[in-house]
Amino acid sequence: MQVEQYSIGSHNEVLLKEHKRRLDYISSTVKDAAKIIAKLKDFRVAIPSWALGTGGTRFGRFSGGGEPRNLEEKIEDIGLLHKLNQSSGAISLHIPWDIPENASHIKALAAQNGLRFDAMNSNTFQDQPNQELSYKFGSLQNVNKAIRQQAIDHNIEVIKYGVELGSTSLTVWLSDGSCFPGQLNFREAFQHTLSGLQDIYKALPGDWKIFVEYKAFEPNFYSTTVGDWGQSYLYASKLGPKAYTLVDLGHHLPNANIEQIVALLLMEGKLGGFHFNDSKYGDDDLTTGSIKPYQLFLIFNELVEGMDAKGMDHVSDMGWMIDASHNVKDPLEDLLQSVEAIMLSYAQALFVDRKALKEAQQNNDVVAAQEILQNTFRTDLRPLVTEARLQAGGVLDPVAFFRKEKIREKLIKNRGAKTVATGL
Ligand code: PSV
Ligand code: MN
Repeated sequence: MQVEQYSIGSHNEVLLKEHKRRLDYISSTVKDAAKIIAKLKDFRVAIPSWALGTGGTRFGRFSGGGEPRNLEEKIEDIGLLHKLNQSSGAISLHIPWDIPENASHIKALAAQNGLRFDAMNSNTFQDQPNQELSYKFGSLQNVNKAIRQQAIDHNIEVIKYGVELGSTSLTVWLSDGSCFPGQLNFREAFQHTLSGLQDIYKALPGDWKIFVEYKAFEPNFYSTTVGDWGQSYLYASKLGPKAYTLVDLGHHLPNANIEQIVALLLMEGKLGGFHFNDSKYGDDDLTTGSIKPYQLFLIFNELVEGMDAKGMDHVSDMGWMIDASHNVKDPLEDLLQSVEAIMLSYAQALFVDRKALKEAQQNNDVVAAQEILQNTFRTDLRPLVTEARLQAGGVLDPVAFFRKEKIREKLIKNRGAKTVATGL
């Protein structure tokens, strides 16, 4: 769907005066506002190809219509998001949901939309039609060697698709585990999985990374073979320097201190990928920042501090991706909200007075430390995010623009009311 430059211009014109008023106010209190804006302009978060349709639950799926019917339309949808917010310039593909049949055409289309290919995702958590052997009892952990080999071959095939598209990383999320005590020999499951990951690792091109994603539970409910950051870290360390842990915000047991996990993984140089979402109970896949925005800020605070301590580039040294798709919102509006929340938390983390915080920590001044973090969190930095978007050529208010331009209605008109995108 094409968005005309003049409609962006007229939308911005209406809101510009009020935006400038807010920006002037915040710029007078935030020193380094210009530096924060410059960093925000560079930041990119990838959109997964499976988040563009209304997500289902095991109880049903209620499509809102106009969902992308193929990879080309998914790329167009992400291109549209990027056009509006100028911060979603990357797409992450899940294979086999989105096999690029004609890689050069797909690559060209992505480039036209200003997108690059982020991490490739393999899928050994579902059986596909025509698949020879079943993953019902796991993939890389399976007691059956032929099933393990099938999963290895699939991952190697995913790398091949990624190479054709110019991606440089593979995310492996395994649903492997067990539902009942006694079902699995934990040590053997780990060793099989490690050996499979080693074979996949060997197939990585020189400049590639592999991200090992962990998840506490679901679909297995008694044990998970990559169940927490410790297990993921163990695999990543044993695999070698191209292997990293991937943190997905929804993959922890309730109340886990994710910011501490992030800090320690960065310290070890082993945090490579990040999946954003939010949750109240588990892997709820809700809009990023919709439930626990303070936690999101605290996590970003550690990300920025930890990356800076290691001299890492905020944009290119981490695979940033949204991993959420739920069932009540328009998926495109939802993604715009998620990106906005991520940008805001990033801005807040950049605004933390590191020197003052360090001093408070050194003096065991707990109250001052809390004041610093909470004052930062409660400072309204939204005009900086908006300004970054404006300077980059985006729209002042993406959700309002989406609605005013009746983009969903147009998509339904073009694609139909009954389309269902591939994904969960
Ligand atoms: C699993 O819950 C996960 O977080 C993995 O990243 C998958 O690739 C994605 O969600 C989609 O199922
Ligand atoms: Mn994930």
